[in-house]
Amino acid sequence: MAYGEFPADFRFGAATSSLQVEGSPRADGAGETTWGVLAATPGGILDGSDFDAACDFYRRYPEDIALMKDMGIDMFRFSVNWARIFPEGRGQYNPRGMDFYKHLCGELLKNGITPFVTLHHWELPQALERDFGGWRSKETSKYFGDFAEKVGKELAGMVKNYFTVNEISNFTETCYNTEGGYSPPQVKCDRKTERQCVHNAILGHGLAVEALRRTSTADTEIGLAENPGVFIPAIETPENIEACKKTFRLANAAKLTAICEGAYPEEYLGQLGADAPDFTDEEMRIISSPLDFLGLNIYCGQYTLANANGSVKVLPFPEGFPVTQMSWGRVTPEALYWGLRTCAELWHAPKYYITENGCATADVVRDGKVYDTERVMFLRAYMQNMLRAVREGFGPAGYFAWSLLDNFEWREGLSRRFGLVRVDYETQKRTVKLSGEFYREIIRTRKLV
Ligand code: GBH
Repeated sequence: MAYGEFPADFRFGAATSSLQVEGSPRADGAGETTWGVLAATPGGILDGSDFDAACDFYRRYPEDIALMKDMGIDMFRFSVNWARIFPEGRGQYNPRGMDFYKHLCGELLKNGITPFVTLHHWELPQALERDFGGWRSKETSKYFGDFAEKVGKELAGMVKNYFTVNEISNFTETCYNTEGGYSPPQVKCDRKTERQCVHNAILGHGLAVEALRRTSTADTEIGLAENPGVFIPAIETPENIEACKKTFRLANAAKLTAICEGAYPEEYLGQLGADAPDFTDEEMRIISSPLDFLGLNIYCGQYTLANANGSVKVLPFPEGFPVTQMSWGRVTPEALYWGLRTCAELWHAPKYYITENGCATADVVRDGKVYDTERVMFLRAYMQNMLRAVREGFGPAGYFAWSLLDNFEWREGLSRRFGLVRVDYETQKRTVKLSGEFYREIIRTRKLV
């Protein structure tokens, strides 16, 4: 493979999530979500916005699909809002909510774009929080499996690629923790409960994998989208590389390591002592159901050096280190290479996707154009690292840019823009940014130089 070239079968996609783009969160019989409750609480969303309209994707999806087609994008990752399908999280099914996703998939397929469905991208039905304490309870894991089964049945024939959950941390330990969570339902709880939430989430993932296997055809591929903490050896010596690998496995012990290895590492359980979650062997078997791929959301990593005992010393980011508009959004392109390489060396999954990568920028419109050169620089640097992984034999099958559109950035509301395409929230007008043109050219030439 020549330097800078993508393999012939490499695929280019764009990602979104339900609540972040759709708008109309309660349309057609949809139920309330934990995020809806937070958005209705003063101070809940930091810029005072909400997601009632977002990008109005619920009504404008044909236009956005046409845009993707024009850019050459051939995979689209979106999520299903659980509360549209089961307004109470379980029980009464709402076919009108499902119709939206059926029409969406139909339109994608008509345009030659492959749908990649995420089942849970953080918007938990409020009824499950109210009745069972959300992810604090294994009832939620079980109902998530039922939800997966229903979606699998209804979308059979149209969807061949599923991610069960997106970024486990962000709907578990970010929501239920000893400080009082940052994200809804913002529950303050003890450490054992916090660890239990993570366990219940990976159990939900496993139950969803089993449900999808039962309901879909043999050629359906299933995985999850995780954002593992990535460690980058600041200097690539064998010692530094080995220490990163060891640290990565432990840092992700409760999620990817448990899912890929079928057990929690002894060190993890030992550190937790009495705060370790309750689990059974049967649950660990479900949790480690074989996957067809791992999806990695990669934004930033941490530079490290090995300590003498083989652990890593994390190097603090110096003042002035390049950062995008999120305070955590440090520009660390090597994270993409090391994320892929470390997972490949530890777990040998059959296939990988980069399920998210991108940055927030302070875009301005000049003469009807958005010259987001910092996003172009960011994408080019991260993709160069992805191509290094390709050349060394552990490249992913495809890449999803986060995001197709500027959208509702959770607690940051509408104040942060991640899109390749600008959204004017007053008029809902779309403008392809310079980065969108750049992505189009990469897809057209299959080259990044
Ligand atoms: C993803 O989350 C989400 O899947 C997506 O919905 C979201 O819009 C997108 O990324 C952009 O934010 O401060 O070093 O501890 C990313 C979630 C969670 C990633 C917090 C960074 C903090 C890193 N982020 N995390 S650090």
